[in-house]
Amino acid sequence: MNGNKYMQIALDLAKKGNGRVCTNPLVGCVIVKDNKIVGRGWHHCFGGNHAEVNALIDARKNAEGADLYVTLEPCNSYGKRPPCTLAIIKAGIKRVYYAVPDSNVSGGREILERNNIEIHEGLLKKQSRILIRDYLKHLKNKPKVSIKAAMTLDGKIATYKYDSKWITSEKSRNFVHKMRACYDAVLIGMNTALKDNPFLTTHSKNLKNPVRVVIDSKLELPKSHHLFDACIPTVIIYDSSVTSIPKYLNREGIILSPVNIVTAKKDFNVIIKKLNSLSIKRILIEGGSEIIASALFSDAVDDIYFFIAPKIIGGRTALPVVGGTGVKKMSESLRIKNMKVKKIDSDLLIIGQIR
Ligand code: AOF
Ligand code: ZN
Repeated sequence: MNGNKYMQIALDLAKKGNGRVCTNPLVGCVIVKDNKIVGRGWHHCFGGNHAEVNALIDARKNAEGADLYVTLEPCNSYGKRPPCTLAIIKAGIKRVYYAVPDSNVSGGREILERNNIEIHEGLLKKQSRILIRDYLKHLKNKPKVSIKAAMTLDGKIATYKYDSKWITSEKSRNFVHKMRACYDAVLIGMNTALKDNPFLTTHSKNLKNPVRVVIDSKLELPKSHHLFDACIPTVIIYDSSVTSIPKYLNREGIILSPVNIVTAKKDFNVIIKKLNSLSIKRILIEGGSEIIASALFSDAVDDIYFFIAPKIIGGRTALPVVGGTGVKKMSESLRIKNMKVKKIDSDLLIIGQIR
């Protein structure tokens, strides 16, 4: 059916806005007349024209009597931009096909129908929902949580002597630095902070650095640690029972966030909620084993980025990528959906979704 084909083109156009539209949705649109595409548009950047308007501009007079395919229900209210419904009605569009209804702007469908425009909802709905997962989470006011981990082919993140530099190739590590720019915060646990002493930055002047978050329940990280270098803010999650705060932590750029660590260990969502209260909406967890296990088995994670290097190191005490106790039975395993594989140098990057 041609409808799917046109919606797929709209979906591909939407992806062009990737990394520039947050916290707005990625949206793409095509206008079709007599089986020919006469207009293409997408949402280029936050605050910019909506996809529908860009497609209508591209189609000009050809929009009259045409069909419009858009990945999200057209908006019907004044925000940063005027309502797309007005532009669609004015241009004389005959039918509107949209993939996903938009709970943010009720009434788009109704106003179009009242103006005798035929509406079809749901073409490639699943794919379009995946495309705007960050936006849908944003509407629900829940942060998006991803895990990044670098491991050997036998699933280890360090040797039995805790050596981990380096597991993956330089190219994979550069990929991770860039990934960080798409998150508001990068989070690690105390062991990783101590063993690796990482900067957790994007290593680039042109990319935005996320806030750094470390779970240091007893406030034991030394003053000289890279996370206290003051160039980017660092949030320290620590146990609310700790009363004496080291002097060097009482300064600008350090955000002290107490939580009940016992509860947080059982349910990682305690930490996610705490970060949400600091307006942190996109979190990249970078280890180690226990934090990864806790986040995964608390059902707090949306997607994973597992980098696998072609190396085997063995060792029953060498750290596995996912620690914790693990599940008892195979039937209790976490299921990863929509798995994709990318090759970076000699490493594999496995991307998958959990929710
Ligand atoms: C977009 N791009 O292509 C479409 C959107 O503040 P505004 O005026 O930009 O409105 C943002 C809302 O408009 C957004 O949350 C969504 O409900 C709707 N549609 N938004 O940024 C688009 N079609
Ligand atoms: Zn709009």
